[in-house]
Amino acid sequence: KPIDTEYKFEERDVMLYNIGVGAKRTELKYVFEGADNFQALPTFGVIPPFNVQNTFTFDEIVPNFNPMMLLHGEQYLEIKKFPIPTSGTLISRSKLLEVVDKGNAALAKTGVTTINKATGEEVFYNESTVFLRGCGGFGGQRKPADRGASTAPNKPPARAPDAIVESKTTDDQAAIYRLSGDYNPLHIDPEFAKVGGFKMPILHGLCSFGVAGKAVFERYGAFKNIKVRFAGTVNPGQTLVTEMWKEGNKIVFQTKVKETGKMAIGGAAAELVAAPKTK
Ligand code: HDC
Repeated sequence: KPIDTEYKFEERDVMLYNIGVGAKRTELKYVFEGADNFQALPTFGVIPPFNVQNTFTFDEIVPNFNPMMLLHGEQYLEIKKFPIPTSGTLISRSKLLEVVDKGNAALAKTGVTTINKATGEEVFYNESTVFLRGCGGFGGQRKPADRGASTAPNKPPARAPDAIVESKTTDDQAAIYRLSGDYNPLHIDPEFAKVGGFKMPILHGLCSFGVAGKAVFERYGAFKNIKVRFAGTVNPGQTLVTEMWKEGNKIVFQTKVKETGKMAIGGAAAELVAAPKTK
């Protein structure tokens, strides 16, 4: 039975999130509560449900669970209602959707519904997949189920991107982003990161997701859903290059690390609320 988890927030939390995914001091609509069009970036929708209480523990669903070996694999977010509130109390409920056996690794997918406590209206729906290294080989299903937009492969078209946005993260990006609720030591503690197999603490997947989502939002406007696969790790301080293709009402995108040329986000797309003004 789902467990209700409450998330109470105020404008300060929205500003902290916006800055955590790269908003600048000059972007008043994201960083100044007194701005006329003060707003949460659409990807803020992953924050209220982040610390939702699950109905299971990882030890119950996979063998050899080790938190140091957990990576964020995929994220899908639906924004059910605009404008996104900038304060209030929301309630999230989580459900285990599936556990997939990849041989070496396991995937665990949860679906979380977030409602506004005051009105009962649904505000966000999230699906999160975690990639659990060393937890496979238990004889489970090998392929994730088809869940429409949440699992679409979103292969970019062969033509050159319609838009490219470069976003430099700062060395302190993960230290700021974590204050929005993901306190996983993997992103701040060098010792923990080392045991997890990394030279230094890595950036939160959902931070890169926010940076890429901001690029899509600013070029094409509000989206009703967005899906990403975390294809490679990002270090704080690296530059994220988001390439976008407009395919009707859908923006297919991918994000690479400029310094290495490696993919950070793939299989990604956002479906727009309204037809875009420009290509
Ligand atoms: O792709 C590799 C990788 O390193 N990706 C980047 C991961 C990352 O940096 N994530 C973000 C940082 S971690 C984080 O933010 C944690 C956070 O604090 C807590 C998260 C909580 C979230 C929940 C609440 C909101 C890696 C390691 C993931 C996979 O690489 P390989 O082992 O080389 O795998 P590969 O050979 O490419 O593929 C094997 C099979 O797995 C599938 N797969 C690959 N990447 C996947 C994935 N499935 C889901 N998500 C991914 N990211 C492949 O399709 C393949 O399957 P098949 O054999 O059937 O084709």
